[in-house]
Amino acid sequence: MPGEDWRGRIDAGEGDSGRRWHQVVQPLGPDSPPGTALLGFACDEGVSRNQGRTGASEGSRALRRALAPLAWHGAARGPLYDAGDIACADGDLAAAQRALGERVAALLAAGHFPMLLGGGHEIAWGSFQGVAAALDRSGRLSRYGIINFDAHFDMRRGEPNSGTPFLQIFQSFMEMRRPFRYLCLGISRASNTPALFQTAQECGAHWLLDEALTWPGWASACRAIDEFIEPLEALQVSVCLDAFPAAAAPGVSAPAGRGLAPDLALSLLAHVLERAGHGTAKSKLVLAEVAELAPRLDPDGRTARLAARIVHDIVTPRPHTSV
Ligand SMILES: [Mn+2]
Repeated sequence: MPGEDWRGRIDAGEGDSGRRWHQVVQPLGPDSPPGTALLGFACDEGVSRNQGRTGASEGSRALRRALAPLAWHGAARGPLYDAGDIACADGDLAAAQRALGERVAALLAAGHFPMLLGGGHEIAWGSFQGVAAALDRSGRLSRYGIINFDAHFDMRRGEPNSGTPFLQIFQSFMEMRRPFRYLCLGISRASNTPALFQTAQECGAHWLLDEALTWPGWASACRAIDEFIEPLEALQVSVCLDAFPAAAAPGVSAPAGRGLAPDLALSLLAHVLERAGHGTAKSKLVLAEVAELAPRLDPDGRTARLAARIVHDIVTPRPHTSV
């Protein structure tokens, strides 16, 4: 149990409403009532195979440390639990992804909302395996969609790594004879070759370029998101921290030269959550994940802070009274 990462100040005089994350998080037990379960994926193998800068295996612990002191405003989904980490042993990436999937399936079966802390973006192939196992019988997989904030499609061909998960998911949907629904927000033309754009197009992926995601483009981006979410019965949200500019998120394998402004991206994320009904009884949001935090490349912790704010915003959606 990574309990030592959950530390922070205690405002003893303010009672329950003065608490922070480290004071409310509990270890997940077999009989815990449904809630939000933080689950780490301590894995570098995908980034390493993708010839990237490693360090993501330490990401989940750094994220817990960054979350620990944040003010606690309550979760959209029940009590807050720490379900620990799934590690990648002996470079066996497929086994680690399978183990993550089994854990995710068990969390979903127990009624929890899995909030995953990466780990490289190969986390998405593990988390999807869990969702597929849990939703298979419900029919919701036929109306399943993934929204990915990312500079990259992560639909590369070849040996599975951190750059391939969404092509693996596409192939899985083809085998199931179900539609692949995938919307990428923040794709960089400078970081994806024409061949990668062609693969994405052939697979039926949708995307909005980083250069389209500006405040003047806000309304049309929201329309694209609304059209994507409307027919869905289930939604997975993936956030790759290299969607943000290097100045905001240096601690990733492949920092972006341009990237999405954090205020715009977090507003888009809030829009996605609201459209998915997150926090309501009929929420479409099945699982969320934040990937690619590499603390050793993040000397002043700013990437961890941004990642923690993203996790905070997902776990604690903003009140509907705000605009
Ligand atoms: Mn990615």
